Amino acid sequence: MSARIIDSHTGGEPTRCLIEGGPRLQGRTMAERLADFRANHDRWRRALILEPRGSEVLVGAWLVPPEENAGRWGVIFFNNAGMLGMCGHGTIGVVATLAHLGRLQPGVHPIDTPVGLVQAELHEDGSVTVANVPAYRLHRQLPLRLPSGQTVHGDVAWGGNWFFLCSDHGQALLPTRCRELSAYAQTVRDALDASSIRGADGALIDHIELLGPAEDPRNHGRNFVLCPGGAYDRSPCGTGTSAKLACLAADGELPPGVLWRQESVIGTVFEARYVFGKGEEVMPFIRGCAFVTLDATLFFDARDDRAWGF
Ligand code: PYC
Repeated sequence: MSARIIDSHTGGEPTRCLIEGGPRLQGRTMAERLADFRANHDRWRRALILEPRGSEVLVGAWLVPPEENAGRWGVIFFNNAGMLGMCGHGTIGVVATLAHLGRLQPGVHPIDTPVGLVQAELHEDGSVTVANVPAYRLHRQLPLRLPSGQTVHGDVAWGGNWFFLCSDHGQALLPTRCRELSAYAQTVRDALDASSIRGADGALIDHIELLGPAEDPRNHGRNFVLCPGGAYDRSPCGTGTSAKLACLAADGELPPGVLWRQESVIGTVFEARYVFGKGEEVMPFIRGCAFVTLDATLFFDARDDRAWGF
């Protein structure tokens, strides 16, 4: 058995897109297909992302038919720990991959995800703008006590995934400190899990976003994002930047339509802006570039007892 994958990276963060070879996910809606993936095909997630073929840094993208026939694509994102709601860098990677295959031209392309419809615009220069699902802030500056005795404060916001956005952490957001930052962010994540702080409907907050000043004066802020599964996002995180926009909007710190340049811990940038949505929601637009890095065939040898990942 074999499968074809294409890898890309968006601002340093990789996306592995399954192109051919996987089973057809059953179900009419994205929620039903996600449930089928979880219940019956999780070995594909493990085979694509875990060792011996992958690593915890990878985000996977499974292409499916669109839900409403509004567009041509649907996508389910996943990583080493499970499924993701939306993924901004991954959507940019999928669009670059489909363009590389000649399956998509410059223009606006609706893409279904398990958390809603997004619109991805491929520009003539190869960059991609994702009009993300609506983002909003649920809680402002909640205190959280860490086992070290430090109390930090964070906003809880939705940007397609749940985020705890924290500025008073006291950490320098430097690429040379990613190991320490990951360990620190994990203590925040553990403290959150142990607390009663949750997203809407009791959802676990599985992304920690540490915020700080930009290194490059052309940018407006830097972040370090710890993803579920323990890897940090090399890109500025599309859903995390969307959550940040929701907080900026809620605090009146960024007017609609004004550009926000979000820098990642490795210095890569997404350009972001929003327009107002319904009620407290904002509609985020995230622009970035992805580059194809690999077009490959994976083999699954029936004699290999580690073929489906470990
Ligand atoms: O870009 O939204 C994103 C993302 C989520 C997890 C990793 N990247």
